[in-house]
Amino acid sequence: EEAGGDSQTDDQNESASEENVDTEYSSSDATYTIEAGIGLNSEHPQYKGLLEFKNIVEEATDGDIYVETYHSSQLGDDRQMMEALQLGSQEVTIPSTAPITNFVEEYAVFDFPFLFPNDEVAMEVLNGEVGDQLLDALEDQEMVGLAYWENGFRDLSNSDRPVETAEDFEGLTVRTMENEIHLDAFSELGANPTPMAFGELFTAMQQGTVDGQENPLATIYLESFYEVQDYYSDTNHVYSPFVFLMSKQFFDGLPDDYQEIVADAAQEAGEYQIEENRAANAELLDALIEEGVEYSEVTDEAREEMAEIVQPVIDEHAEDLGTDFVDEVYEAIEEAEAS
Ligand code: KDG
Repeated sequence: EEAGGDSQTDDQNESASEENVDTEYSSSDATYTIEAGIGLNSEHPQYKGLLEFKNIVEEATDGDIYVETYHSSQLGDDRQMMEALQLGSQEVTIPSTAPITNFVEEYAVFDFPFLFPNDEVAMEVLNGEVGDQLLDALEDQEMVGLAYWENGFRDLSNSDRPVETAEDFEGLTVRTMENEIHLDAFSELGANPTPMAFGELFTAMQQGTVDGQENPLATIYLESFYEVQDYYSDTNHVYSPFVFLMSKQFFDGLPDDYQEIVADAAQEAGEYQIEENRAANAELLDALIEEGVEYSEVTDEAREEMAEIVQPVIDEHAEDLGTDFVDEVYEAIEEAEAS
């Protein structure tokens, strides 16, 4: 089967199809084929999670659903892949919530800096009422949200200077995701935010179009950003969930028992992905330093100062999103913290 997408190079095509023949099932024997693509590369725990999804689904259907996996934006960037899901020309993608805000605005609440105290609380809120409500809202956008996976707390890397305090952001050109809150927050800190698709980021850093970027440690290390970045700061400024998205058109066309299989598989593979991802985020600091990156430890005081500076951005966006909804999220966080 031809793998679509103009952005694919022959090289990427080849490696993707090599990975795909490497199972006991094949697309030609299957009734349904799921083309699943992500922006991150094949080293990332997100891709391991996707392979786990593939294994579970193919086994449970004895190969009647075949899953073709693509990484490194081979099928396009987050926005293009979500549009392909809407059209029914791609079946699965797993973006961070930040670019989903261009489809379901309320997801923006997760882009509020310093919202969650830790990943356990975040996951409890996502798997509760608030998270469910937002998954339901995806249906109007011709997408079905099957599970929350985890990207993790985002940190800053750059090639210009050690960043320890809010003042250090001044004049730094930072790639952000395509998301209003990220843009406003980095502007408020005095940085020059440049929104860009993930697939363009490495080259942009290499060519000096941007000084830096922000992503969880696992991404910074596993995408070899240390080749083009000299400084890393554990700002932990935003917790990024992933959402496992399926084309609604495709999902609705599946028989009931297959719908249940793909939904359960997205959950189960997600548990594995989250475990792998947390391990990667917890373990990779030494490896990053080993690659020659200077680590700046950000103190709680410095984080509090950053939080104070960006508070007006939060207040403004909270009003746009509706204070009732935002209060509901804050209450869910408090509840999760207490439990
Ligand atoms: O596979 C997920 C990526 O496409 C993207 O969502 C990762 O957080 C991300 C970013 O910085 O774009």
